[in-house]
Amino acid sequence: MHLPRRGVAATGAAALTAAILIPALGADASSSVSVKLTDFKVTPSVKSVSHGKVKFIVANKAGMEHELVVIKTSKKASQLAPKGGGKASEKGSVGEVELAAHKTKTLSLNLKKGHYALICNVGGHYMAGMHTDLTVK
Ligand SMILES: [Cu+2]
Repeated sequence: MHLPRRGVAATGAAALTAAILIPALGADASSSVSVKLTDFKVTPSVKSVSHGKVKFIVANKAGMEHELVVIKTSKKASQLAPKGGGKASEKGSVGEVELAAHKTKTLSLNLKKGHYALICNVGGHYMAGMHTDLTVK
């Protein structure tokens, strides 16, 4: 873009203001998702969330250790393990949190738009059903 010479100072000031305002707007757009971990399910409070800063409030309601792994993947959450069992692939993981029995923790992530899988990959738990899908839009 070619700017007229006398407009440069004003444009510079406007650009500076925009640079300060944009991160502030991004911070305002944060959202939170409550996730309940039980034997053997992962249950988020919503099925989709806006992109940007997302705070997961993860509550382990069970009497054993569970975890939450957030994975960005085009695959369905139910299709991350090889046929015949074993643990799920955590390829694309963007964050995780481990919780002892009856603990609640938060996990803050900056998420891009796309499809995500929320799983617990403690031995055997994924295969038992601890996985669900989340859309970030
Ligand atoms: Cu688990």
